Amino acid sequence: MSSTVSESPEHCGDKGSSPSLHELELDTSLQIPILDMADLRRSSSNRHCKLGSQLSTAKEELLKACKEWGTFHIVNHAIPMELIERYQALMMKIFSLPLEHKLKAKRSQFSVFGYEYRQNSGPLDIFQIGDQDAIIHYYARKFFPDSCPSEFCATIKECKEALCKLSIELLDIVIEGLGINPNDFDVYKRDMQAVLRANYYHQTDSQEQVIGLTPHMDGGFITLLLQDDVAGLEVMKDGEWFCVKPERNAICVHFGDMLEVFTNGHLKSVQHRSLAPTTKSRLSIGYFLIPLDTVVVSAAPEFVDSKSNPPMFRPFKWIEYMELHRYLRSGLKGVFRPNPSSLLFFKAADF
Ligand SMILES: O=C(O)CCC(=O)C(=O)O
Repeated sequence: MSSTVSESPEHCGDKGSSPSLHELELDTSLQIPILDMADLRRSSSNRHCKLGSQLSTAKEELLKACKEWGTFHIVNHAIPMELIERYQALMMKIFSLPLEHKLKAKRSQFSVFGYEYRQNSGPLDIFQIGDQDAIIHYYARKFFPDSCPSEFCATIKECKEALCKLSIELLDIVIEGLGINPNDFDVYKRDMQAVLRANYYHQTDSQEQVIGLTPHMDGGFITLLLQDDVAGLEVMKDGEWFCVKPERNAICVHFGDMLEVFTNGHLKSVQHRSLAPTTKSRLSIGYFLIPLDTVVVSAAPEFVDSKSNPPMFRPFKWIEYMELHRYLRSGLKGVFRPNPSSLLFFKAADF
């Protein structure tokens, strides 16, 4: 599978070979599926809905989207727009602080959390925070030492609770749809944590499309991505890049490497990247649901058969996966461009 700009046809801003925005709008097959969460919620509360009914169709569409794209938009998700806008405004308040101030919360080489300033294709501000209260309070004081940071803490907590609920609901529906015993997933559900990440891509004046975030797969079970109205996200399907056009009031959902391991490769994590914006700056916010560090992830029994379907990956702890990821990110930067999937290093055949 190709992973560099030059190797891959681009469907966003690649003049000549790619379809125009007008064509993209007409041809919905070039866009990721849009699913209605209200239908999905009804279908999961009505497990025995008749095949072919509207409810069973909602579930089937979800499984089809998971298999074919590994990503989709959901509408009617019930997360208030006001909350999303409040969270976006808070991230912009942080990114608008002077650089010396932001660097007081700098992410260290050994941490997942903190502020990062990158100057790749254009300036990029990144802030990652965990869902534990102590971490939220720590960064509230770092960014706003002189003012009461209660607004910071309240907004992050409200947002992470709403996004956690939605992520679990979606995972439950997928698990049920795949015929997996819910108890097999409960082990992971009990021991989850989350990372919230905000990316602020400054507008570049480049005449060409340049990469903002290099191609990668997300590590956890599921990611919810909130985009503003500026396009930039692209996903890989069948060896081609597709632009994920922002949809108002919709949340983009990706599945990550841990769901790929849990379903023994039945569902694949989606490769994606972002382009640096040229007309307007762009803010994206990701909510990543991941296991606790010591949780051992392995395939659900329903997807394993020692003869015809052996496990694709050896069982491993989340912390092992993260350490490998950190090593690839720091040590080998610029020297060796690893395949964007860290899962390759956990293939069962290699051990
Ligand atoms: O900016 C985007 O749309 C993608 C963000 C992303 O993939 C990430 O933060 O890992």
